[in-house]
Amino acid sequence: MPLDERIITKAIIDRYFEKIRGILNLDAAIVGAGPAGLVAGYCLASAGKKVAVFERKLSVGGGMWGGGMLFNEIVVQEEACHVLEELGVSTRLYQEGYYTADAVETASTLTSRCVKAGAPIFNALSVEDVVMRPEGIVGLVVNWTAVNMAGLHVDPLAIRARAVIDATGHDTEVVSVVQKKVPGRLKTPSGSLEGEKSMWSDEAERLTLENTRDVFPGLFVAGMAANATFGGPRMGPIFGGMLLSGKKVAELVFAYLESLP
Ligand code: 48H
Ligand code: FE2
Repeated sequence: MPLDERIITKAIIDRYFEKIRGILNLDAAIVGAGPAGLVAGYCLASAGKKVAVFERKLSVGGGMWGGGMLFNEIVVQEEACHVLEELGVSTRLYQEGYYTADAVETASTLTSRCVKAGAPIFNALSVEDVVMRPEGIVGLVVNWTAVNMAGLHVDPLAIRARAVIDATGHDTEVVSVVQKKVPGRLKTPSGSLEGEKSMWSDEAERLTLENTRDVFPGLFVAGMAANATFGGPRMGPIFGGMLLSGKKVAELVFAYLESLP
């Protein structure tokens, strides 16, 4: 059968618009497709919630691909291995308590499981603001990353979501926007973003999980963004905290959604 460029073009346009029309009213919008965001997307979609992930870059997976300093292996502590096993990532015991996984296998498998569970990922889309109402955050404001990179003055579009998860890693971009728009109102000790502290792997992994929580009405933080929001230290290329944080935020958001009228 001869191929027709017009049909190829129409197929892409039709399918993309079908996909994006389907996510204009979400239960949960996840910002950032790193390990925390991907696990959260997988868990919430598996639990039947309508969820989508928005990623600024063309590539998804966040800081996982390069392992530590471009040595593409990641370390995962024993307590978090079950998350990788559940998602089908192979782990290898290194020494008691410490496991390793191939960084490329981990990034690609988490991505695949997230999408196949029903959480589509919109890449090359940057979240630049939130939709705010007196009761809290009710959505995201998004634009093409290419528009931002080109420095074009083009207004964004908006997506409704009953809950938003900031999983933007070190940048903590959604929380930063909220802090700028409504200063001093975050549920942190100072009311503002506390900022990430220097490396202390053990404390950081513990605190990542503790700091995974709501930070403003309708807004939850996960992964590295949780640590930056509440002032936890960084941990280096150990990823168990990110995976467990993704799982925990999904549980918190699920319970929050169930509690809404
Ligand atoms: C859309 C955005 C925006 C935006 C950012 O950095 P990530 O991998 O984040 P986590 O928290 O899942 O994992 C952190 C981990 O990778 C890490 O850096 C560790 C463990 N560091 C320890 C240390 O000591 O350094 O992924 C975040 C994703 C990225 O892909 C960004 O491109 C994306 O979020 N993102 N997407 N709109 N405004 N901002
Ligand atoms: Fe990092």
